[in-house]
Formats: sequence, C-alpha cells, structure tokens
Amino acid sequence: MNTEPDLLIGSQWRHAADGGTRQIVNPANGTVIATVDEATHDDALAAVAAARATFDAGEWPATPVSERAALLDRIADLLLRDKEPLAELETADTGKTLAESRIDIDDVVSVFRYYARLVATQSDRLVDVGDAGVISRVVHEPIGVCVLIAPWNYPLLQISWKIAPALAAGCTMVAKPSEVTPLSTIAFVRLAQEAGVPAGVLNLVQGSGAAVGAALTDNPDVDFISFTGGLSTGQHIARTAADHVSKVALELGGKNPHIVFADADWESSIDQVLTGVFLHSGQVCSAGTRLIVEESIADDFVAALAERAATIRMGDGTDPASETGPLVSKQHLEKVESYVALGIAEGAKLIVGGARPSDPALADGYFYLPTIFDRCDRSMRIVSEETFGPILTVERFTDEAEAIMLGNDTQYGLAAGVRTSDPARGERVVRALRHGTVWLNDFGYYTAAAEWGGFGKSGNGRELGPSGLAEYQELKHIWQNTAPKPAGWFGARNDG
Ligand code: TXE
Repeated sequence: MNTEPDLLIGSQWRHAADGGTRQIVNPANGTVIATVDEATHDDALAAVAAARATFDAGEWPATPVSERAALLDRIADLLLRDKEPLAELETADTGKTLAESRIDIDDVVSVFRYYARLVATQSDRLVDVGDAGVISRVVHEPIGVCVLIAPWNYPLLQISWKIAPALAAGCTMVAKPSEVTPLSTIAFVRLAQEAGVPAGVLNLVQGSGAAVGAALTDNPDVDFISFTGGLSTGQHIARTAADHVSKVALELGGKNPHIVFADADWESSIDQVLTGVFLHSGQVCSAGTRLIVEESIADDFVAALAERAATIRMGDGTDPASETGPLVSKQHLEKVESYVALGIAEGAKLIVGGARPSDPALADGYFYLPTIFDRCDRSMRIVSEETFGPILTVERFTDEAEAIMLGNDTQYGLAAGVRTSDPARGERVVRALRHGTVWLNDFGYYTAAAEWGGFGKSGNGRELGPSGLAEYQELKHIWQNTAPKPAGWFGARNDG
C-alpha cells in the first residue's frame, strides 16, 4: 500500500488514476524498499496538459532570467542540505556504492549551479543589417513543453542534466524517471517544490515506457523530448515524435574503445582501463568496454588487468568496503549472463569472471563478476553490442592506423580513451576518433561546462555546456525599425 502520492500533475500530488503501484527493489539483496504509484496513460496525458497550460499562460516563460537563476541556486542549496539522504536513496535503488552516489549528488549540484550562472549571463545577439534605423536582435525563448525521460544507471544525475537547463530556459516539463529507479527523482521533485518551482512547471509521472513513455512522446502538445536510454527505444521515440514534428535529443549509450599504445604509462593505464569498464559494474553509457591494445604489450597488459579485476570487492553499496555494487535488476543480470554465454559461443577467450560471485552473502543480490574476454574481433556481437555490464573485450592492433580503424569500428560514438606518451600521436588519434568525448591519458571525467553526447547511433543533440541550454531554447529574430517608412514596392516603380 502506498500512502504518500508520487505523481505531481499541475499543483497536485496524486495517486495513479487506477490505483496502480509498482514495487521498487534493492538490487543488492532483492528486498522491496518502496511501493510507488504507477501512472496510467491518462495520468501522463494530464501531466503534459498541465505543462502545456502552464507554459501557455505565459507567466513562467516570462519570468526574469535572474529569478530563474536564483531558483536554480536554491535547488542546489537544498540538494546540498539533503545530500546524505538522497545518496542513500540512490544507493538503495540502484545498488551503486554510497561513495558513487555522493559524487552523483555533488555533480547534480554542479549542474544546477552551472546553468544558474550560464543563463544569467546569456546575452542576445545584435546584428548589423547596414541600416542605422533598424535594430536587429536574435533573442532566446524557451522551446516550450519538454518531456524528460531518464534511465536507471544515473537516475538523479541524468534527469538533472535535463531539468536544470529546462528550468533555466523557462520551459515547463514532465519528468519521467526509469520505472526501475524512481525514488531519488520523486524526492528531488519535492525538494524543487520547496525551493519554489511554480505549480505546473515541473510535473512528474513514473511508470512503464510502454504506457507512460508512449503517452508522453506520442503527443502533439510536446515541443521537445530529451531522452536517455537504449538505442531501440530512442529510435522508436524519434519515429513517433516525427509525426508531431517535436524536436528530439537522444543519448543512446555506446560501445566505447579504450586504446592503449605500448608507450603509455603502465600503472595509470591498468588502473584506468579497469575503472573505465568496471565502475558501477559497467552500467555506464561511456564505459570503456573495448580494450584496444598494442600487440607488443597485450599479453602482459591483459594478465595484469585480470589480476586486478579478480580482486575487485563487490558488495552492498552501503558497506564502505564495497568497491562496486550489483547490476540494477534480475532482468539485467540475465541479459549480461546471456552476453557472456554468447561471447564464449563466439569463440572469445574468457580470462576472468564469467559467473556470479560464489560469496553466499551476495546470493540474493544481482551481482556479476568483472569479466574479461581476450582474443576478440570485430565480427563478434559481444564486441559490437552494448552489454551494459562488467564485460571487457580485448582486441589487438599493430599500428596507429589499425588502432584508429578499430576505435571507429562501431555504430556508436559516445566516448573513447587514448593512452600514449607521444603527444603528436595522441593528438592525431584523438582527432581521428569519431566520438563525442575523447580522453587522452585519462578516462571517465566530465564537467557540467563541456558538452556531452554522441556521434553516430549514440544519439543526437548535446547535454551540458552551452549547447545543453540551447537545446531548450528557440531563437527569435526581432527586426525593429526605429524610423518606419513605406516599403514603396507596389506602385512605386511605375510612378518613377
Ligand atoms: O532502457 P530503455 P532499458 C541501454 C543499455 C541497456 C538497454 C536497455 O544497453 O541494457 O539500453 O535498457 C523509457 N517511450 N541503456 O530497457 O527501455 C523507460 O521507461 C518512451 C543505455 O532500461 O530505453 C526509461 O525511463 N519512453 C543508457 C527509459 O526509457 C520509453 C542507459 C530508458 O529505458 C519507452 C540505460 C517508450 N516506448 C540503458 N520505452 C544510456 N544511454 O546511458 C521505454 N521508455
């Protein structure tokens, strides 16, 4: 039984219209930790209608930029106040370690602070049209009603990459967290209300993609859909949105190469290849799941990696000794297991992992051992498809051109890493890789101030940075004549 309503539609917190609920499970031990309202198709339509009515009423989009920036800062302040309970909720819901959840909340704070500053300093553009009597300006307007759909690996972080710029731009919105991990988003929306987000600006529905997601995306009242999730879902949303000519931005994951040349620094390379793929049990869109290593060091490198991978401590994320947590759900665990079976069937050489851990203390959770496959090649599905689990595949190269070719040999293009001590080669390879983020002698880092997004089937559009705000804005050209006179086109030429 769910007592407190979890759906925010307009000014009202509501239960689902049909009383439906969903149980939320802690993936570290399989226990039910919450029961939340499961919105119906009609609830989702009502949420979009509330966002539409609020936008069209005009008050929020016309709010001075300084007030919107101040609101974002108040949200950031409250996030800091509630950092610990929010981090605990995120860990209970996703299984990630508390240390990771705390970093996530800090990053969420940074996103709100960044967009508060950015929008407050954004200026219109004056255009010289060659006529002193004309003032020509290009100004920013909010794009309108936004639908924000987030996945389960970074629930609060991903939705905040969308909510912060949407609020900054003056949009109204409906947020839909993943049905698997809605808890931190529900808590966040309550916090945003406390910070003073006006009624109807931020609406919240959670539920399945099939019912709720479809109602939100197949909807003529929606101006912009920002989606982070799987490739096939993104393709479906883009097709549906085309009927309404709603703008769509997609972040659809990746199959990210981590290229190691023989002259790379050994210790940091081993350490970062390991972290790059096994952090959060590989449930990271930018995880470095494809090690592409120079043949001359490959045997030693893979052996050293395997040794380290076997010592990664898995456990409940609330235990400070745990270095990584479980997979998010039983269903996802089974998907990862099926990829390992596929890798073996395809002829890849299993070096380490390839099983659930034997520790009985982990038996009720959805844990899976860090797994490395050597002797992989481009023809294998385990190399080309996103497994979203703790699986590293190893491919070998003999020269720079082959490294680049392999690094670009993916339908995705979200992120890549390059490791070499030769700066000129580093620059050549970084520029040749067709990926949205490329790390040189580093891996995994990002900042709210720089764009994030993908080439190829990793999606389109950008989050974070100035472009992340631009997604939520329309540009309007205002042509103003300060000394109007007749155009003199019709009738004038015959007279002359
Ligand atoms: O994603 P879905 P799933 C990848 C990863 C993973 C795979 C499937 O490879 O194994 O996707 O994960 C909502 N209309 N990524 O099934 O279904 C859904 O409710 C509108 C990469 O969990 O794409 C949820 O809120 N919305 C990724 C969100 O889409 C719909 C992170 C994501 O769920 C919908 C997660 C529909 N028809 C998974 N169907 C990344 N880019 O980081 C579903 N949803």
